[in-house]
Amino acid sequence: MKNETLQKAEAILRKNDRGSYTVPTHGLYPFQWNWDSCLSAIGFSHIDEDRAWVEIETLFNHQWEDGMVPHIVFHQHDDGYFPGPSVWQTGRKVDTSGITQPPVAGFAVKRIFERSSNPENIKSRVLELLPKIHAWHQWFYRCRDPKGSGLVAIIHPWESGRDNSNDWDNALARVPTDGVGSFTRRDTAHADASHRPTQGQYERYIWLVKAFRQHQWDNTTLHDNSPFQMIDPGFNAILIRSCFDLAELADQLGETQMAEESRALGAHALAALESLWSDKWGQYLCLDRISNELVESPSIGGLIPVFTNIPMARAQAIAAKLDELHQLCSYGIPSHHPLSEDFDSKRYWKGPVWLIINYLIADGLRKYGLTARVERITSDSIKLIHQSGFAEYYSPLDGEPCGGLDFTWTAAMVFEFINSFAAEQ
Ligand code: 2M8
Repeated sequence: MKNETLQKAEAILRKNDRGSYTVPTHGLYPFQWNWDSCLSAIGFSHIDEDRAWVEIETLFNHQWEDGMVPHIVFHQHDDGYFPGPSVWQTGRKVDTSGITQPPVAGFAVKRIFERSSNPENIKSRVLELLPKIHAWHQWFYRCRDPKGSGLVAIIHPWESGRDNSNDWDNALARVPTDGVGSFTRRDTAHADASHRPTQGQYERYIWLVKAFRQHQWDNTTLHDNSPFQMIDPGFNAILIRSCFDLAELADQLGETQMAEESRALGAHALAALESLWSDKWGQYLCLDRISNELVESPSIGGLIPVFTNIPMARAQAIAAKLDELHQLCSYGIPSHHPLSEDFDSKRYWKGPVWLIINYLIADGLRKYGLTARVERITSDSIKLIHQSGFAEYYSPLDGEPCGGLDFTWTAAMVFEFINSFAAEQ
């Protein structure tokens, strides 16, 4: 008999399942989102392996010819979300957005394959996916790191997945708003406006979309023409981990050339990541590629690198930072340092706890044998679910559920926390 929490988690995955893809939550996000799907597939792998593969296959069926995998696939018409396809105008057969999101697919595919009940049967599906994921990774290093520094830049805050993080505030202030025109946001009709990004931020998000549209979504020119070019350590760490995971899988399945190429991409990037470390803050920081300055903003983006193969001393420093954060909150991990002036416990990515981030960080700590922190993150995550349900995100101060409810990737992570992490303790 399955534990009651897992039964509820499964019911949410099923409720948000649209057949070949899942929506993050009914209403607020009615389409397929890139990293939501890959992380949700990990959840599905606990209850329905085939469905897990379908989720990722559907996403990659909408990969662009240049290798990019879009952040949203608009499978069906829905006026409940803004900006929809008429704003993006990417000219695809099935509408998609024109930007991307954190590349967790390489990591997710490895994790799901490892737990496969019949790996022999799945091999051919994995072999179909690997070159597509590899092409996406190569696209990043070609189009988002044109000078070959080893670190890729995001060109829109939405690409980071941490939409309104304080990390972007100064750089985003340089993005103009003239000519953006009037528009009606739909997010604030579904969720509390005080938990969402501000109007000023939305104007800049839309300005960037319209500017990229004028460049016909040509990724050979977008990076250099974007007034927003941000190197996010968390985003880069996810890409590096996915390159290394893909390399291992490729080796295992006899794709040695792909394995070598992927490992080389990861190694070059890992060495470059070190340049984002700050002794002053005891964590990694973002680098604004336009001003060429490190961004003095203590956000969770600087702790996510523990997810990849950073040096042990860095992992230990991150563990110490997590201890500090845990002392300041009832529930970890806050997405921004609670003593920072711009911390906001309920406003989206400016402070709240996100279970997917807890998972990525706990998974990283586990590699280093930093188990006490894994246990703390796991128990906080499970407590939040019991106390506040499967919300999009939570206040780290009192656990208040915020944003959308019955959230797919939150439910997916609960399977990992209960079946994998808690079961190991
Ligand atoms: C949020 O982002 C979307 C834009 O992509 C939005 O606010 O409209 C972020 O939390 C992002 O990380 C997430 O993938 C998406 C869907 O859950 O929602």
